[in-house]
Amino acid sequence: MKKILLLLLILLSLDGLAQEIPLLSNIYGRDYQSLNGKWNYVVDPLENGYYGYRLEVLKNGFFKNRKAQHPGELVEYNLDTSPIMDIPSDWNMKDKQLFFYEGTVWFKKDFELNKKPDKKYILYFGAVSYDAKVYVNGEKVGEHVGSFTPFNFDVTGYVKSGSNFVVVKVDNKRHKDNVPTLNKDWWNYGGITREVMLAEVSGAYIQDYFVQLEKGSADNLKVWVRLNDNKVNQEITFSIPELKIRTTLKTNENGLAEISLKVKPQLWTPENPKLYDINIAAPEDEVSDQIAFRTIETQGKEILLNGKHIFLRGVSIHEEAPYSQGRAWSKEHARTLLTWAKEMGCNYVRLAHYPHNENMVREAEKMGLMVWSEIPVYWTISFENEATYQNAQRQLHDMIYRDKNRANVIIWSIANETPHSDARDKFLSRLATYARTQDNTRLISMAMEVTEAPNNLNRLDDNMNEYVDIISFNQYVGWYRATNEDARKMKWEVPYNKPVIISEFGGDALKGLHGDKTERWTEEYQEELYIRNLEMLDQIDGLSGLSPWILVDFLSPRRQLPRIQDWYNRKGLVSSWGEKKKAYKVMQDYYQKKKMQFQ
Ligand code: GCB
Repeated sequence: MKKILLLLLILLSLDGLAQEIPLLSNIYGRDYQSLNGKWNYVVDPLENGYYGYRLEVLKNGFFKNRKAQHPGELVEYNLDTSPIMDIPSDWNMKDKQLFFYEGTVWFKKDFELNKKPDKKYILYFGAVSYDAKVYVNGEKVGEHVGSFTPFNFDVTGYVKSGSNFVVVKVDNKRHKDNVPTLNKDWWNYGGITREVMLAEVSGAYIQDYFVQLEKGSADNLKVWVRLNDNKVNQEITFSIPELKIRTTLKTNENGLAEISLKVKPQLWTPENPKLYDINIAAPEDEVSDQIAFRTIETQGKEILLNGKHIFLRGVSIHEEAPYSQGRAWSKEHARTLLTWAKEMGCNYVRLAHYPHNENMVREAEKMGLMVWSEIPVYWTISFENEATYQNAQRQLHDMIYRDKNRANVIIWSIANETPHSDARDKFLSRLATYARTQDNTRLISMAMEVTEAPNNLNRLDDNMNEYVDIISFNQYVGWYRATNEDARKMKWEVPYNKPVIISEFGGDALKGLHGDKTERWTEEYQEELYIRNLEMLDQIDGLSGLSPWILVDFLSPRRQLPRIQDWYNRKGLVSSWGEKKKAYKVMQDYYQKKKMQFQ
């Protein structure tokens, strides 16, 4: 018995060594070795590399990366000779056999390291979809669930000078209680879909920091810096050279140093997206970033940016690679997508339906685009399940944690089109309240819906109205209900004294398919839908912004109509190959008018 207890203790403490640690903020500002590139992969539908034939978890699974030591030895896999995939990517588009695949794939990457005794090594994943188990040199360092948020492990005790390898077991099987749940209108991409880095940091490193204007103030700058090791009385130097700010602060007993500063910065606006270089120096570490300053608030039915009434000229975007298929992840992808939005006249984008990669948010900030950022609490999530809530809250936490220093992010969205019930109201109000504890400087919203209109009266009725700052809803007049012609008769009633955003409207068109404006799937039908919807929506009291669905066509297994959809949701204003549809011009003209109106 004693022996077993001892063994358990040893196992527990080994596991404890390799816990996930708080995220290293601003990974791009750190010293790191990129582990992007060629990884070997093994498709494992029965999880044969993880479970034995009695379904017991194997002690020596594929993560051991074993090789037969002599010709007589039985080893039924070989990671070195397995096929190769470029990472980051989704496997669905990289291997024809994996187009619809939902299950486990093993990935392995070899890397060299010159390990320094006074340094720590942090293995960072931008995102892995959906379930990741991570091993370094054959030992488990941790696991993570959720496809769209970053995570990292301290692997100092696992790496060595010379050759090392990392193995990741990735599983994208859908489950009812996950976030998102079984049913959704986008592709269930699997894989290591964002960048992988091995960061080298000092023993006492800058883990996290916050540099943003205080809520409601255009000249009070809140700064806090957190070191990883809770060391007290550490001197931190904070500077913004262009504003001639250089100040020192000291960490308290929790390793946290805070200060409020008076500043007179040029405020960030879409027309002048001014960013300032900042620098944070601790005794053993230093990090630089680019930071913008702005205020965002609501007043009655208006949204105010830097105190000025604005209109959000937006568009919804999925994280789909332009000019190709699959997940977007790079700066180039972000630039291309956001340029299409800018050319349409946008000053704002809704990044649906999950946190997009960090490049997307950073590039948007440089290009003068405000951002709505969302978690995948979508449709029929298990609202009754506490574990589902915890999962959603964790994703919300990680989204806010990663992007809290991006001034262009103005809205955190907690859900999309969720069916009403008491359990749902409880779940979502808890999330909204939690979001405010993590960040009180931004606005909270969610995509509600209006699904019917007796006597053509569309009335929004949602108990969550109290918990959000902006009332947003999706509506599909001309596509899922009523006709384009009917739009003229529709009346709208939003009985809350808050700004209104139409978070979605739209309809499908196959690029290049032409016909009468009453003929579905043609560019003319979509064009007419946009003309009638804009006329209709413009009448809504308090209308403060739009994000039509959607900038670019995207893959979805719900879209099966041959020769038209072929697995694509065709509601894009632009095709996947960058061709603009007729409705794009309708939006462009409308935004041109709005721009003049709000100058
Ligand atoms: C919606 C959803 C979005 C879908 C869209 C559609 O309301 O929010 O995810 O893709 O409708 O095209 O049906």
